[in-house]
Amino acid sequence: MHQYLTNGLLLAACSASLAFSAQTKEEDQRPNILVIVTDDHSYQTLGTCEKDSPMPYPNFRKLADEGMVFDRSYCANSLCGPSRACIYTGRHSHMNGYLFNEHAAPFDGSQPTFPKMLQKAGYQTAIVGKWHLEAIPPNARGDMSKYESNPTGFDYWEIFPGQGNYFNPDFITPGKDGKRVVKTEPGYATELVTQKSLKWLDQRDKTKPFMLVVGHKAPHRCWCPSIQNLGRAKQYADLADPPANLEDDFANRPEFLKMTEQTLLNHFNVWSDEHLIKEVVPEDIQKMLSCPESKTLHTKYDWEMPEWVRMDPQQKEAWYNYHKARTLQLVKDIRSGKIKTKNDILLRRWRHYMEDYLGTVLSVDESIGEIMDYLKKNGLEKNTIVLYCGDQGFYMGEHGLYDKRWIFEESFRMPLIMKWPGHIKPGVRSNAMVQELDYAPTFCEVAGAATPENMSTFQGRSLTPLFKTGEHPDFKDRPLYYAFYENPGEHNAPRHDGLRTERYTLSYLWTSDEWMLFDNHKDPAQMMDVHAKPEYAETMKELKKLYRQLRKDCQVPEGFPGATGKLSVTPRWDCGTGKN
Ligand code: SGN
Ligand code: CA
Repeated sequence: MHQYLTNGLLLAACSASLAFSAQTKEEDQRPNILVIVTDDHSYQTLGTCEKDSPMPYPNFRKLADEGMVFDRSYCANSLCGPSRACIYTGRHSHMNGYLFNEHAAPFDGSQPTFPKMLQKAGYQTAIVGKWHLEAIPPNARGDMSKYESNPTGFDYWEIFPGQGNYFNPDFITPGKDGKRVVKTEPGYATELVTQKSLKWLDQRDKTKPFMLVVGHKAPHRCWCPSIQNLGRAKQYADLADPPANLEDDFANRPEFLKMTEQTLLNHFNVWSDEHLIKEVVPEDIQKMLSCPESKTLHTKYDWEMPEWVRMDPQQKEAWYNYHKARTLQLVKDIRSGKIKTKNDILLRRWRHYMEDYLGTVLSVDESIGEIMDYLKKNGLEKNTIVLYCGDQGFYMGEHGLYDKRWIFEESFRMPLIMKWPGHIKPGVRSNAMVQELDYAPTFCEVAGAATPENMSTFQGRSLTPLFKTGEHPDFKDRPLYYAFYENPGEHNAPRHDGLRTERYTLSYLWTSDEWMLFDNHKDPAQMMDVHAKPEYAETMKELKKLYRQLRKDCQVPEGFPGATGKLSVTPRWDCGTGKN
């Protein structure tokens, strides 16, 4: 990946003092809490917020300059719904009960969550956009609203059904008699979520502090930029270097990796994912381009990508014209011999993927800008703690992959920026080991809601000790537990769990009974599993011990996450504080 997408940059910093308002102060002194969550935003592309990046993300950059960027922030289960459940509850999947996206029971909204705790402590709470804690049966299509679980702990909610759509999306709001109202809104999802969030902020009860979750769909598959941002990221995608392991052959790692169905080469839908326009691709080239090993994905939507059917005629026309020209360029390059081999095709596909993905993030950048402007204009900037995160990591072609799920660094690590003027030291890059389970206790602490009862439910720990410098001994050698459950499932990633220490990633693949160990200092790209190498025998012994201990500390039930099949668990919150 080109350095502008990845490099760290230490920025100038000024000192700030920490002082948390507690119950002793007047209620309206407590900070507002603004959580902006994107869907599938990769840490690697967060690098675009840096000063030396040519990508036009001024608002990400400003947020990073004014706040703290966490370079080692990890999820607990690299899948949307489960990961969000971990964020809201501050507990691992086996404790909050939301293990999978598919086959799941609906999220049990009766359990403790940070929105509920803040609500109880006198905050006005709201969520707009992606919630995604439903139980969608596999292969469900059409109206997803009936599967959604209602958000609890929010005074106001307006959410997408399931994944939501980019174009003219549906929103669900609570109606009369417990019924839900589903309404299609004309426009582009990121902009609509922004407008609705600002509207709520404007109309909220201003006597109370607020907690607002702004949930964006972008940059989730199938990576559709807004019409005005079509092509705007092309020059940057063309400039970027692909990851060195784009052509990873999966050697020297567990056998199961070869069975995963998330490669750009073989499991990418050239019509609905790459947005090629079928009718302008001659048949011989169609054969050459298509993904031979894709079992389900390739036929799922054919060329009619799920967003196409939602577009209005003008949107369709603009979309079609842009992608027709892009497709014709590809055809021309193939005919002229510029693109010849399988790897040439892969590289062009990667550029299209980058262009579209980065293009959707442009709207998120605009959204951040608008929301920050609102805070400033309304005198809320100083007393609002802003947390920006994704919902897990994502592959930008590393290992030849897209999607997430695996414990590999790109999908395990997630973007995190926090800003709170006067409290969080600006311009700092924190190298502390943090996890999404930490957000909930952090919010409770800054809101004066850190009662023993609340804090004892969390498996994460408050990040406030990091606010001054980005460092604290408690976050240095802190092993983080990870578990992934969704197998069988789309993309065929195995059930596995494991841990991340400062240096190592250890994982046990339950589905295939294989261990995997990476020495991230020597092999940051994770190309060589060293668990069976004699020189790592001692390390392996120690890490296995740590793994068993961590499972115990995190109260992982015996046999979880299991190899395959149905698994359910009743939510529990008898955690004790912050063992993890
Ligand atoms: C959809 C996507 C998958 C993705 C899951 C989960 N397929 O099913 O590629 O892994 O969502 O994503 S799609 O063809 O329907 O877009 S998650 O972010 O919600 O966990
Ligand atoms: Ca996601």
